[in-house]
Amino acid sequence: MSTNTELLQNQLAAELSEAREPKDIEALRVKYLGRQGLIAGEVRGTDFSTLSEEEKREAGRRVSSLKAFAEAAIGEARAKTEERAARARRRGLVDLTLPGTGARAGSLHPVTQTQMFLEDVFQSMGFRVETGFEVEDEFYNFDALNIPGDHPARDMHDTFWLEDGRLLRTHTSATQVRAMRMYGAPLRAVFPGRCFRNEATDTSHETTFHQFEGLMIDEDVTVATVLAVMEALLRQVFGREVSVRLRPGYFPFVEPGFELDLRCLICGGNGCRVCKQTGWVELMPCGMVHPNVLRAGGIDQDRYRGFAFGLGLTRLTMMNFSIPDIRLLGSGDLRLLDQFPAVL
Ligand code: FA5
Repeated sequence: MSTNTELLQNQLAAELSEAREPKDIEALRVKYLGRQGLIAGEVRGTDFSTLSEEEKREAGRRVSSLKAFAEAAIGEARAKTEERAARARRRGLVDLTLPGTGARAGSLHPVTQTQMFLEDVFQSMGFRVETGFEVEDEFYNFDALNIPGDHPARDMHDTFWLEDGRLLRTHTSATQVRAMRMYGAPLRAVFPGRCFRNEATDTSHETTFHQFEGLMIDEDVTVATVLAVMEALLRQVFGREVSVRLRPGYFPFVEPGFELDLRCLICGGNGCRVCKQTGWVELMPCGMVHPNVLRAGGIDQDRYRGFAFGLGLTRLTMMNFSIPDIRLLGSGDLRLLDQFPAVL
């Protein structure tokens, strides 16, 4: 037995010096220390009845010491391979012998898909696409839109103000006057992008959400033009007839102003948490551009008139993909996002 334990110890040391991978070390652990392993076999193969008391104690000591050696040596070898792998990771090296982790194909976010689709629809109708600025001047977000500092309508937008006096735009309407000043009239443009409001979140409100603004300025634009464009748009988005309703709406930068509501596609109009049990989702305010806004944009009001709409792009995406909570869209949860692979 004494010779055997020494042999096993030397054999284990030799085999460990060859082992490079964690799986090789684990195999050695099972081979030597496992229940059916060599050390247990050494004990099983000894006929203790033939040994004196002193020899039994000596045999026990040798097996314990072999076991202790094996545990320590295997632990040390494992630590060394882990250290080697960590060093390689720090140096940016990849261990090519390790099994691969597989590659995930990414996909476009549902809001991005909806935005790209709308951009295509409007570009085909001759609209240019402008993204504007997420960090905006107070002037373009409010004053130029007929919302001076003391106007109560400012309370409708809980604003994130920056230390330098600028703000995170509360709506894509902030790009209207910038575009008018840059391109003049006639003008057809859409402004997709993120907006920010410092308000409480619920199933249909987020602090960061997307809008899709449209602006058309021409000589013969009327309320009928607004309605025709809206109908064409929604038919294309949903690929079927959907129910909408138009009601008067107040926005300082349009006159007259309307609210366009969509019959809730989550519950079919029966009432749910998304539509707050009303059966309707507020989707798209719109109206004829107010003369003060045209003036701020340097547009000749005797010759031109304009209409504008501010589509809730995130809410439209919810309706289109039947997503019952707006917060899911910003969660980054791949279990949701994987369900909407982009169709490009
Ligand atoms: C506006 O932001 C106006 N600028 C829209 C407009 C443009 C009116 C042009 C007239 C002419 P409102 O605050 O209602 O309006 O927002 C427009 C749409 O954005 C809403 O109908 C809704 O769909 C979406 N929206 C507003 N706040 C949130 C929010 N916190 N989370 C998600 N969507 C929102």
